[in-house]
Amino acid sequence: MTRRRHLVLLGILAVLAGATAALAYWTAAGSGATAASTGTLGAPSDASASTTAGSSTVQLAWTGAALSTGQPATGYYATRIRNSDGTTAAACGTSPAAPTGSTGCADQNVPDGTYHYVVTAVYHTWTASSGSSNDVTVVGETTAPAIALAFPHDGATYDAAGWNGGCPTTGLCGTASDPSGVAAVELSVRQGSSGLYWGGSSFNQASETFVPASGTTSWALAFARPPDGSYAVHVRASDTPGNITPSGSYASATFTVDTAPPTGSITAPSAGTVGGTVTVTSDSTDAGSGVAAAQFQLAPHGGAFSNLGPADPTSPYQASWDTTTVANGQYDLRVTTTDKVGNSATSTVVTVTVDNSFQVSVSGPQAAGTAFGVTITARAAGVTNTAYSGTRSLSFSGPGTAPDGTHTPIYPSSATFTNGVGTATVTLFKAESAVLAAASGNLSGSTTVTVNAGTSKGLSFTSQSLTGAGASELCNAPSTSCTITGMPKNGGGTWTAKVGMVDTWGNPTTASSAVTVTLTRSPSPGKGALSVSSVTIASGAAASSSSFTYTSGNGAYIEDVTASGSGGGVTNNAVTSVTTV
Ligand SMILES: [Ca+2]
Ligand SMILES: [Ca+2]
Repeated sequence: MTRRRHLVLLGILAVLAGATAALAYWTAAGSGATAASTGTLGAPSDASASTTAGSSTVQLAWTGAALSTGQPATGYYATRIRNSDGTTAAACGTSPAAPTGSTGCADQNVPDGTYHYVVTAVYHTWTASSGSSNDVTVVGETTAPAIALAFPHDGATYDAAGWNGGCPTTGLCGTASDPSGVAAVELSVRQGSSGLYWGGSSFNQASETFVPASGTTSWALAFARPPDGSYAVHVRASDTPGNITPSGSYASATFTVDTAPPTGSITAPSAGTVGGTVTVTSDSTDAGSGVAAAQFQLAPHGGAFSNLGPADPTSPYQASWDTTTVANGQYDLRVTTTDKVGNSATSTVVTVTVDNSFQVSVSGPQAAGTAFGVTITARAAGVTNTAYSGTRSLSFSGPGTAPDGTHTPIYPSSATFTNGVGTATVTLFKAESAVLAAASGNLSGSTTVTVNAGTSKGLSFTSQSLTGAGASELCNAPSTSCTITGMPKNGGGTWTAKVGMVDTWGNPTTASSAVTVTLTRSPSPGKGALSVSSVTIASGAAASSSSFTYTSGNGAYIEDVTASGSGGGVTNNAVTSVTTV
């Protein structure tokens, strides 16, 4: 019987250090005879791996292997080893059971990370592995982290309190996020005044320098409030695969630190006399955050200040002050300037003297009972206040009531002013030289006006005197009508007077020609006694050259004494009623 036996002897694995590993493969066959052949499987070499940013495929290539006898390897499989933890994975879909006949392959869908590869040649059950390929880093995700800067705010200005309240720990802070995980956050801070960058302890870096923040998805940089001035912050972050925010895409903010108060003083008016409408100005300025507003204030000299109009937020800083709204006198002006973070400063005081008045004028002497114009000019610190215009209420004073006791001055209650000048029409009735005063609000002024008597109209009693205890005269001489009471009877009282000329309102005049005045008593026959029955007023005279005397009669009675005449302008009689007791 014929038997065939095959003996397969597995060879001894020679473990070699380094890049080469080989297995010996023996075959023995025969029956009654033996034959044997031996060989060595070489290892693949020159394993190299490469990829491109944004790709998750690694291209792998190697130099093929063969048996020492010249037979090629039957195939290869590749293994991917992650550097960080040594984890292995089949690469390119190859395995000992599914080798590839090529000397290269594409390893697809590789997770982000850094790897090296090993290629193993296969010949039946023999295997021989290459050395490690070069390291290759796969970054399939190429987007740098998203960054948010929580503090400082872009364009913001901070004082000490505002800076200290910005982050949980004084400084700069914010957040970042990335699907691959945020690895690190860095910041640069540039000082505007010096142009230098923060180096970690001072502004000492000429070129942009990033310093590390603590934290990642929530990050912060401890950073004490820097000196007053402007600054620019850049923030960049990197993710786990190594993507980092490129220049031009930094999160950024510019901010200003301002702890210094502004300055500002009153530039107009200067100390001195002012009037009318005054423009109050200041030179308010702030080198830090800028001026938010200038508030002008006014006070009676040494008194409490109150705002002069609203605060002015724009340059030139000014307020309009109509000084006619205050009484003449001394006033204090000042300005409070506030910067855009709330620092403020109040100027020194400028003291001015307000001088507003009316200049009142009339054109020469006026006639009693005849209307005339009064020119009223508003004056401000000695010049016409052309801003004073419109209808203004007026009050007048000075001239008296006519001698007749009934005609009082006629004044308007208002006048319309144009460019500071107004006209009032006035009628006066008392012949006199009087001070005519006009006032409106805080403005007043006066002039002396001479009023002459009007045309002669009648007779009056003048130069009067009374005797007799208890007698009194209830009128003012000269008068066309008078009453004497309480005259003692039976010759106990006398009334002595002259007869004069008066105008319509009782002002003394002169006779245009000689007038003979007849004196009579009524009712007839009368009680008292007149010393004469007539007197004469010479042409051009104001009164009769001689007096007459009335002497009381018997009993208690009432009696009128009448002076009558004609010519010389006389149209009225003069009557005095005498009552005895
Ligand atoms: Ca990313
Ligand atoms: Ca300031």
